[in-house]
Parts: sequence; structure tokens; C-alpha cells
Amino acid sequence: MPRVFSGIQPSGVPTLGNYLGAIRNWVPMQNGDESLFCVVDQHAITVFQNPAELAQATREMAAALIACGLDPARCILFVQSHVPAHVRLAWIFNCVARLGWLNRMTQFKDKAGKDREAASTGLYVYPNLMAADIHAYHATSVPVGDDQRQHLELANDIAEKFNHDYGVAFFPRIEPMILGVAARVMSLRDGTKKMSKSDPSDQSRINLTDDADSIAQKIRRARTDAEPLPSEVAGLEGRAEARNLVGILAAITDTDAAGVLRLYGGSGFGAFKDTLAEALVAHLSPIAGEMRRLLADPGAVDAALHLGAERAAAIADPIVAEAERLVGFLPPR
Ligand code: AQP
Repeated sequence: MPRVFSGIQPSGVPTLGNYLGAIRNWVPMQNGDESLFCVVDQHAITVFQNPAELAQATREMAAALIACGLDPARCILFVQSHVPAHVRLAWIFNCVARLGWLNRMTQFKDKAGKDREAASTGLYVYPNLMAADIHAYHATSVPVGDDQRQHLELANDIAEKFNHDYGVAFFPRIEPMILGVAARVMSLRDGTKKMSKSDPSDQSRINLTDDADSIAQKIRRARTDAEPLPSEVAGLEGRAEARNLVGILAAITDTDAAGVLRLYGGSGFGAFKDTLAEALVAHLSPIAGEMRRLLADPGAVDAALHLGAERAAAIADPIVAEAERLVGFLPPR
């Protein structure tokens, strides 16, 4: 099995989008030292984070990953800033990637908003650090949501240019793994925007820590249109909000949109939303409970992360040292 790497930002509480598009798909990929899952705090500060909240969110994210089924004994679970090899390689990649390539990144345009001059330079070079996260381990398999596809193409362009410039086949090609029927979960308030943990509106998302009442209330208030659900998938065309809710129920009940519409085609949204809320509560409540149990002993979570960082560094340090040697840096010792 190829080496797997994936990361998640501690920029808030993980959402249903992070869970269905990423975390839940990581669980069956656990394969000892061949599977690395990283809480990417250095990516998170590309947008200002309150320091005390960032530290807490980093630990909470690790607890969420463990509660969702990642076992620190069966994979390498760690925090990005604990392994300096990532930023060492990112600097080299800053010098390999071309401005024109970064200018095309749609996530930068989305996150920077209208006032691009005011965005951090970290946000701009974020994809170079992401490429370094992966290539520092010679990982070739990267499970991500659909929104990250463009960044992975860039990571391959960087590797190819590095290999070309230095005349070696050092960094392998990465294969994105875009998984699941809910590869892109959309905001509950706007079916054209993805669900995000940093969306200013808490009503736009389901957090993995939400209690049953909040989940039911958010689903009840989720935006929809006035038509009943169609019986065929083609009938969801042009109905972004309906498509999103159908997709969520499909993902949570391990079926597809056609399977959901076979059962609920012709129903109004009232009854459908009740079913969806019940399914979400049944699925997510045990995760929230396990997170609370883990966070009651923060020292144990931190200890697992420290051990994960040591195992990660043991893989990344020699790879990044070799990249530095290829570039021409004098060996430090
Ligand atoms: N709405 C989504 N649907 C499916 N997958 C999603 N992912 C994020 N949102 C959705 C996937 O979750 C993984 C971790 O993402 P991240 O935390 O590194 O960054 P992000 O994609 O920017 O996620 P958020 O929630 O939108 O965070 P903020 O609000 O901080 O920007 C990735 O694999 C991503 O594809």
C-alpha cells in the first residue's frame, strides 16, 4: 500500500464536511508508519488565530480525529509545527514554485476575498507548505475533499520541477484520492458555498461537537426550495440545497443519492429533515461523547501527539536532509 498523508487545520471545530469529505475516509487507511495524519497548525495561522484558542483547537482536533476512529497506535498522528522538516522543505518549494502557478489557486482567491493586498503572504504560499507536508514523507496517496484537487496538482508540478532542476527522480508523483458520495458538503445556508469550520455563521454548518438539539435545529432551518424532493437524481439539477441535504443523508446512511430518492422522492422537506436530523444525531453523538472523554485528560492527548511527532520526524528528517543536499546546502554536521 502506498504511503498516505493527509492534514486538517485546527481553525475551528471540525465540521460534518471535514468528517464526510476527509476524516471518516482516513480511518480504513491506517497502516502503521505508512499512514500519517497531521493537525496542520502552521496552515491555520495563514489567517490570524487567537493564540490561546489555536492551542486548544489543536488539541481538540486531535481528540476529534481519535474519536472518529484514528488510533495513534495504528497510524502516525501528529502536529505539523512539532516536525520542523515541513517548513525546511516548504522554503525550498517556495523557491521552486512559480508566481504564475500560485496566481491560479482558486482557494487563495476565495479566502483572500476582495482585499487581496491585505491577505498574509503565508496564505499565498500555503500550497507550497502543503506540497512539503506530503513530499517530506515521499507520500504518494493523499485523501482529500474535492476542494483540494488543485493544490495537489500544484504539488505534482513542484515535484516535477524540483526533479527536473536538480536532475534527479527524487520526489514521486502524488495521487489524490477524492472519496465518497459527499466529497463536497455545502453550507446549510447557501448550497453554492462549501461548509467551512471558519464560516462566520454557526448555522451554516454541523460541528462534530454539536448536541442533538443544535443538530435538529440547524437542519430544520437549513435553506431549501419549495418543491418536494424529486424521485430521480436528474431532478436535483439546479437545486443546490436539496442536492446537498440528499447527499448528506446518502453519505451518513452509506447509500447514494438515487437510494435516498427511492425512499423520499415526492416527500416535502419537513419529514425529510426530521429523518436527516435523526440520522445525524445517531451518527455524531457517540463521536462528541468520545471527544469529551478524551479531552478530560489533555495530557494523554498531548503525549500521543508527541510520540506521533517523533515517529513522523524519523521518516521526514532524512528525506528533507537529502533534498537540502541536492539543492547544495552544506551539511549542518
Ligand atoms: N465542505 C467540505 N466537504 C468535503 N470535504 C471538506 N473538507 C473541508 N471542507 C469540506 C476537507 O477537509 C479536509 C481538511 O480541511 P482543512 O481543515 O485543512 O481546510 P479546509 O478545506 O479549508 O476546511 P474548512 O473546514 O473549510 O476550514 P477553514 O474554514 O479553516 O478554511 C480537507 O481534505 C478538505 O478537503
